[in-house]
Amino acid sequence: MIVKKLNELSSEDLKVLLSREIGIQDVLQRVNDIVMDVAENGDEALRRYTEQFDGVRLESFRVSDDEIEEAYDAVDESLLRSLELAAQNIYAFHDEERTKDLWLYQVAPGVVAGQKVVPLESVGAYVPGGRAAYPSSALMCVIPAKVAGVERMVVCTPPDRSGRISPLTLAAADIAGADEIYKLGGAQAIAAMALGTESIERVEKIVGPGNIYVTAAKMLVRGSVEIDFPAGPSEVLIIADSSADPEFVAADMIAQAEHDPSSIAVVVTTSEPLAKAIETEIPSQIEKAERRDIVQASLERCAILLAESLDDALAFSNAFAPEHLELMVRDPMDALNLVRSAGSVFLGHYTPVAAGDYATGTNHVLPTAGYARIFSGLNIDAFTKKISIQSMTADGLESLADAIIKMAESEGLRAHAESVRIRMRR
Ligand code: HSO
Ligand code: ZN
Repeated sequence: MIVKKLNELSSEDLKVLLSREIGIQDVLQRVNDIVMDVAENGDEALRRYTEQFDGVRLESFRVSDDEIEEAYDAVDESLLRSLELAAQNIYAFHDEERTKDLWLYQVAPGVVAGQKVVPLESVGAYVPGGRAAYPSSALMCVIPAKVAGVERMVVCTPPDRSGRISPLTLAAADIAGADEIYKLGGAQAIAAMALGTESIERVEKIVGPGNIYVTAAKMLVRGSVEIDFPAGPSEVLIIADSSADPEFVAADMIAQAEHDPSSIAVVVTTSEPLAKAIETEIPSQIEKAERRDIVQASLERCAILLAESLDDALAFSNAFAPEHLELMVRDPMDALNLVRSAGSVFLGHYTPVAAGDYATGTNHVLPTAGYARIFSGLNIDAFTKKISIQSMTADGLESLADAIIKMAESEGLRAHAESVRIRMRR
């Protein structure tokens, strides 16, 4: 773990902290072979890769209604209620985000312009399996799509060796409103959704988190379909002043670290005593952590940085552009004013990242690795497109005719100009 003053970070430290690379280059060639194979051989290739990577030979990939029924029976009642509560909050949050389906305004007398918002018809969500099998991610990908009006929502998630999907993931996907669920993982799932095979009709867009193979595949099929954004290991940056509780800070770092050995947790604090207290608190909490090995590996590359001021801390945070930003400071709203780049922000001492991961209703599919500089987290805009509209009367056209004709002629496009003149002559 790096424990340093912010202004004494070496350029090497800064490089490690700021340029978090996802590393898809190393797997691009292999993933490209898989994508090409699925393009050429369809279901047959999917069967081969599922056997190779998931250890099971599947005849059919589609999850049946009976399997969904069985999944509900296998999940504890109170856990189902928790999923439903989370689903309700996620639905409400994204519904709140919706804008008008159609708006028009008057540009000038006789000239009206506006937009019509249209949902994409079909979208695929990738829900990881294995160590990173998160039923909550099924809720996060499918619910906003349904709020936006996507008609066909496809979910792909890898099967286990017995050819089954975790009942919890199945129940979550169904509660969220998934229309088709397939037992299919990795790059082959992305290829299948993007290109279509005998048993899976292609989709228009693919969203959702995944490992580097999934991310590389999404980058490769981009163009055939739209994708959300590349995602790497999950990360948190915590800005804390002397009002913060070291136990809370350490707990949030460890929560982040338990995701993956390459997860990142960074604290930037203005209080030296707090920095020391966090440093002593971490080892005792690691002791109690169930996923101790993952936590330890991940915390090795983490950092506690001492800043001269909150302004400095926020400037560093904006350069870091964290997936999750916690503001454990006296006046979090004040600090929020200075936030320019972050996936999702958690204000105050009682708002851990875990709350947003599951239940506040905000989306947890967020840009990592500094992509928060240019991308927003998953939201309903990802599932819609906007069509612009204009309407003019003869007088309205006349009021713009001169400008249109002059500009068209200056671009050497006389027919453009003529399409206006012909109307003006009437
Ligand atoms: N923190 C993860 C999401 C997650 N956490 C799912 C728990 N389950 C990425 O935002
Ligand atoms: Zn999490």
